[in-house]
Amino acid sequence: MSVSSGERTLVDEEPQTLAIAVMGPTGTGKSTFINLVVESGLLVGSELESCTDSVNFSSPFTLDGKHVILMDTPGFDDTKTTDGDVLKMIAASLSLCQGSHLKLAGVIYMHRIVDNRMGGISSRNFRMFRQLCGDSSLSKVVIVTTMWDQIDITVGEAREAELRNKSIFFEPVVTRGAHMARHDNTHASAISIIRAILSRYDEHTQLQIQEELGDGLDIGSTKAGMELEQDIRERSTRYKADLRAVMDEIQETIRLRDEESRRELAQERERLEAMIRRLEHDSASLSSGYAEIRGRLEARVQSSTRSISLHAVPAAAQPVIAAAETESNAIFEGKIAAAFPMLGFWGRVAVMLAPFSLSWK
Ligand SMILES: Nc1nc2c(ncn2[C@@H]2O[C@H](COP(=O)(O)OP(=O)(O)O)[C@@H](O)[C@H]2O)c(=O)[nH]1
Ligand SMILES: [Mg+2]
Repeated sequence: MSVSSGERTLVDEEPQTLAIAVMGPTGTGKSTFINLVVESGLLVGSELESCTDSVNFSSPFTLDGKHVILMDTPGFDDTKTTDGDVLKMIAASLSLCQGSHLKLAGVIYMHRIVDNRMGGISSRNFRMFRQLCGDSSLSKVVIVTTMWDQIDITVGEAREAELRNKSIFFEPVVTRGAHMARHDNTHASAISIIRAILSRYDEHTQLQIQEELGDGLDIGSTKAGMELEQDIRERSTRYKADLRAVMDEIQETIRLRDEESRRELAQERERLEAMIRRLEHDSASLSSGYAEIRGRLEARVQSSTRSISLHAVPAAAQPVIAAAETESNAIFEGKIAAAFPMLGFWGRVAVMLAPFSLSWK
């Protein structure tokens, strides 16, 4: 739709911007990778500290004549944001990448080659990833291994072969078309991974969650939503069993008049009770929160598209898409609304900057 309101608009002429989503557990190097491709000021964590508690878009850039943005996502392991909110943010952002101006080109899933086993957090992240993607678009997925400088190359190669060939690791997606690539923490390797995804671009690419949401499914009824529900149930059951054991131990310390141990156990009880409350809240709010965000987003998309003109330069071009759980829906909505004109605008920014934009042709 071309809209003019006295000022010349470029809605129809805007080139398509291709989005690549970068997913995986916290600490696998997602933000570092994106900053290597195009300096976007994304915060980088130290060890397991999470710096990405919301979905962020990189600055737009041009590669091989294509306008591209990278989408940095939080892992399903964030200390500040519940997994439900992470799912809603990722789902809402992916649902933005289905228009004629912004399209999802592919997905990168990051894994640290130094990890010699798929721990609880890694496997939860990968299970969620699988349910977000489904099977039909796996040829647009690249499993990227990072931290090669931290491992002996022979050990790394053996581990990579295991990751590729074992059904408990990435074999189920590799056999269905997903690619694997090494990233050696250089700009060149990051670019070659992006370039490979762009070369396979297909406008019909749709992840399972995009399809499901497009069909009107409630987020709790999507495969990813159901996977998360099951995961929440299992974790809740485990924590409740732990809580019962702690309560028994507390009774024992009371009987033995061991005040110090009782105090320590009381703290553990509080910790477990808080985690159970958080999981219950996450489960209860999974569907309702998304519907609200999505509904408001749609309205914003329409009004944002209408009001954008050549002169509508966004005041602050910092990448912000979605907010952390601690923020109210109103703030979340505000951030989405503030960010969305930029999405429409990015294509235009790319056009205006084209002669000067980064190009690795
Ligand atoms: N040695 C090494 N460190 C890396 C590499 N990639 C990222 N890091 C470091 O790993 C930590 C986590 O990276 P970050 O990009 O924040 O991970 P994210 O949570 O997935 O976004 C940071 O301290 C990075 O500097 C890599 O390839 N090699
Ligand atoms: Mg990060």
